[in-house]
Amino acid sequence: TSTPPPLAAPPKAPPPTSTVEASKRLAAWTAVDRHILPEHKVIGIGSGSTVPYVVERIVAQGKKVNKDRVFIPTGFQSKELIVNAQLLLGDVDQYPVIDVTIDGADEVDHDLNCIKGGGGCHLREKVLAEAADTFVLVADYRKNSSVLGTMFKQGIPIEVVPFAYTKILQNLHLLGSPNAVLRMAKAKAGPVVSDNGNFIIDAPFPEEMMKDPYTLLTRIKMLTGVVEVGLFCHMAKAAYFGNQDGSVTIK
Ligand code: ABF
Repeated sequence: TSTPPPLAAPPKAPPPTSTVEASKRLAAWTAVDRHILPEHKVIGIGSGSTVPYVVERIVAQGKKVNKDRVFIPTGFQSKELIVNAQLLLGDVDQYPVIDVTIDGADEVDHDLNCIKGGGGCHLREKVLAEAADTFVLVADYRKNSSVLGTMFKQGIPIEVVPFAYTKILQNLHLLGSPNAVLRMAKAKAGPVVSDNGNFIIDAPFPEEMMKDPYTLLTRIKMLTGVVEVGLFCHMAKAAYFGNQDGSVTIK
């Protein structure tokens, strides 16, 4: 029998090099300190550039508490984060009930509705958000908004079955998003393909429609071939935003 290769050393995140990075870390650390308690054993780890600071803070809670925990990833990136931090990797099939999921967001409004999916992972992110007793958002100050779409202007990310994308684009145009487009990979090498083998459409809607995100979510979700919409309504219990002056805004 061969010996398995040694696990990589836990990551040491480089010190934040900008105010934005420092804000992300501040939000992440504050959320972990408040929501990831010793009694929490099943933890969902989201995606994006703020989440590494979440994992960094969880690792800092120590091996003693973490050895009895399992961590469920929302995609390839968070799976790598969990494995590299030498935390125990689990699956939502094994753990359909999660104590706390912490994830990033593209924009969050005053009612804790948010846009997610700038990274194309929002289907799995929504599954882990829904499975969690407590779902918490972490972000820097640029994501703190009153009306969704005023800061994150590329539109609502919508994961769609490849076979149906042209028809869905047409229907989104009719629904009020004439500039909805298929998300393309860098250098226009082809469409972006999600972890689930689907395409992503980015659909900007007028402010009036974005003021009622739940209605818009249900209308988009009704379109045949839509797998999941990057609008998360009534899901988050709290949102943490790191600010440039070193303070944290909690919604
Ligand atoms: C994920 O990462 C996504 O839903 C969202 O698109 C993105 C935001 O991440 P960050 O701003 O932390 O990079 O959470």
